[in-house]
Amino acid sequence: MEALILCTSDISPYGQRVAIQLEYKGLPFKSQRPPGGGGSEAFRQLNPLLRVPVLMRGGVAIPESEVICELVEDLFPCPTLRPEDPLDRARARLISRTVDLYVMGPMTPLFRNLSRRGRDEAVVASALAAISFGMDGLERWLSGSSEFAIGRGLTLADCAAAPVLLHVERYPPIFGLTDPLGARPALRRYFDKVREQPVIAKALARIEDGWAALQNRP
Ligand SMILES: N[C@@H](CCC(=O)N[C@@H](CS)C(=O)NCC(=O)O)C(=O)O
Repeated sequence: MEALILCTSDISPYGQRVAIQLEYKGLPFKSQRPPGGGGSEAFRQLNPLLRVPVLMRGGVAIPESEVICELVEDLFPCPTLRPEDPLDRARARLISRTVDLYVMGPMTPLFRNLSRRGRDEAVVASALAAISFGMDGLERWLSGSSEFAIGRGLTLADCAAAPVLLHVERYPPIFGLTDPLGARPALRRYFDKVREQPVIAKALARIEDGWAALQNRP
């Protein structure tokens, strides 16, 4: 089998989404940082969008977590992470899409405003409102879920949602949006359960270790 290299950082929820999928399928892969650093010319050659993750296989670089996950399902269909029923499959995609576009997307401005000095409060307020809006959508999509987003097993929806929910627990509260999951019982119940799944637990631990390493940086 051609070697799989996942170019990512430990704290990237998009990178961990792919790592969860690869580990669940038992596919060996090597995880590494972008060559030359995130903004380097070497990385631009791999992905002109300069975003991680990028999956490299046989000299081909594939960026964008959703595209990577779909490719991995096509290449390595067993065990599948796509629900069997077409409607459930659509629900899984809806959850992944909501997480990407309406929850994690609006979180980006928060990272630029972590320091109180020079914080743009208007930008932060608008980001928090957008995140809450997305979370309300997710609360609805997950209202029928138990330990997994769809049915009784792990799907691509869980790979996408769990790492982002860890970010939701960490970042919005820094800006005063306290307990964003507590206000949403379906999300709270879902996240408390899904984070116990062993492959997901490992990915979340990598993110937390990555955060700790950042904090301890001189
Ligand atoms: N839509 C992309 C988003 C990827 C993304 O935003 N990655 C962040 C890390 S979590 C990144 O590479 N940021 C680098 C930068 O903004 O310069 C995906 O799903 O892969």
